[in-house]
Amino acid sequence: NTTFHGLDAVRLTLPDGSTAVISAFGAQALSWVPAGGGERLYLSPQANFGGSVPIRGGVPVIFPQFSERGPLPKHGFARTATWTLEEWREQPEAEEGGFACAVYSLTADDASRALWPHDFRAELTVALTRDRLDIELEVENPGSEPLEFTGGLHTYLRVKEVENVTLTGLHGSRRQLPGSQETKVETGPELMVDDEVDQVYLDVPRPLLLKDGRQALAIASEGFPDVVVWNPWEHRCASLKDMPANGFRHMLCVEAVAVGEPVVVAPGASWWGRQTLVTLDA
Ligand code: TA6
Repeated sequence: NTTFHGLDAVRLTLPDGSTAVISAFGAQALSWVPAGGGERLYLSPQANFGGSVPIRGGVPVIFPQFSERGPLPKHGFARTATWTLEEWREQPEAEEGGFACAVYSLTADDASRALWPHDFRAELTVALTRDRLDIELEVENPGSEPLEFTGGLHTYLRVKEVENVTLTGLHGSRRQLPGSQETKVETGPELMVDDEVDQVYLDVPRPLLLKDGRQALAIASEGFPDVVVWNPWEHRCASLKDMPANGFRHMLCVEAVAVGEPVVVAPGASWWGRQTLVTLDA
């Protein structure tokens, strides 16, 4: 129903002022403003909207391979595919201030089979209510062999100043050590960011809580057992040409993922994972 930096997009709007923008390229949520609040997703002011490289920010959909843990391009191909808009609707009269959603699909084609020789149908649903954004990824296996993948929702949260933020809820979860299968139990009561962080936490009970001054966000998830926390900090950020030098100060990726064990979908079956963000502002 609109374009965003030249890309086909849907803008969902509710009478309470909450909005979300999703682009067909990547089925990527690029903006979320809950009722009465400011922008909650980080979108780099230097993001590339050319439609061939991943967009830096919002909620990239990682499928069917997380990061470089396999032979596919980093983070798979879903984030650089143009998805089909199946449906979008706004129901301002729905209970509790209204409901709006957009549904996109991605199906195996010659380009995906050349990289990954499997049939699949993925559906990505973004649903907006007053103070809440739900993003759900469903994957169907129409083939006759089990379908295995890793992936997730690489959520870039906007923060005022990352050094003042705390993330609670990881205590007691196993943290995977970089480049190995070894894990270490997280003992810190809360995570604070004052350096580069790129961590995988396995089997994390939800919700997590992100506190950012007077703003707070509950981060819930079903179906994605693991969590990745990423901030590139100064050095890595300087090497990312689609991010400004101080961009790392205004973002924190808290990602709902399935990476510790791949998801296995039986022939004819489907799987889904969902992430729910809810504002709890003071
Ligand atoms: O999810 C964390 C991560 O895998 C990091 O290692 C970091 O590289 C980040 O994703 C961004 O990857 P990208 O390919 O979008 O630059």
